[in-house]
Amino acid sequence: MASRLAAGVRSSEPRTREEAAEALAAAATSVMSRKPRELNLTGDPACILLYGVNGAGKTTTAGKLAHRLQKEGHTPLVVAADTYRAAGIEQMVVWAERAGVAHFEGSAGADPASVVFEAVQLARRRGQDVVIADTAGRLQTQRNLLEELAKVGRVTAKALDDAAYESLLVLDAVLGLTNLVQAREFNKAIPVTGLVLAKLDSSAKGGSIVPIESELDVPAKLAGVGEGIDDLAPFDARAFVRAIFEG
Ligand SMILES: Nc1nc2c(ncn2[C@@H]2O[C@H](COP(=O)(O)OP(=O)(O)O)[C@@H](O)[C@H]2O)c(=O)[nH]1
Ligand SMILES: [Mg+2]
Repeated sequence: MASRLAAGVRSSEPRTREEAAEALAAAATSVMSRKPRELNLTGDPACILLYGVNGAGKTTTAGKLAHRLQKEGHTPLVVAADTYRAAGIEQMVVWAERAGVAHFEGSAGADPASVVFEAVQLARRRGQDVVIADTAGRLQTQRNLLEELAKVGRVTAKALDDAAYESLLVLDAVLGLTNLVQAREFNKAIPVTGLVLAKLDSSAKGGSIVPIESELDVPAKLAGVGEGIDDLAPFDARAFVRAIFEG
């Protein structure tokens, strides 16, 4: 990929630093995914699964996203499927209440796949149009936990009668290239339909998104830009690559 970027920059013959930055941004953009960056909210209900390593920003993203979708007129049901820890469930409930949206939680130790399955049924009965499921943190090296995530995906598909759902890998912008390793392994367990880049407000620029998009053809769809409830933005690829190469 680096050689493709370099070739792209050379062929544009930049004369100044600004032109070089501009050419690099254009070259990076050209290798990024061309798939839509909007969330796919079809499905009855629509369903959004959030997963990733511990501390990436899953629960925070679920809360912010529920808040935003509710403001846009949706009726979200937030699901606490991080059933390993009572605290994991509690954190999701706190965020759902902050967002002012309905929530459903599995009991501690419950099978996360069945919690999501039940939540989809519940949303359908109540006429809620989008289910947002927060899952337990897991490492890309924990085979059993990846298998569990794969099952959550299969059961979600079944609950939705095979309608498409959003399967979002939440990445911490601060982590750099380890994100590429994570993305590869998670994508083997569950097909990733989008990336969330959390903590883009930090000093990190999240450049690892470029090779991930290039290799997996998965678009970043959302960016976390702070710890507050409104700090979630649609991922702006153009602004993002410019920020990587400026200064
Ligand atoms: N600055 C900043 N902090 C964030 C962002 N998203 C999450 N965090 C913080 O990262 C930490 C872990 O977030 P959490 O959602 O609990 O991660 P989880 O383990 O993946 O559920 C918390 O302290 C959050 O406030 C973000 O976009 N910007
Ligand atoms: Mg969490």
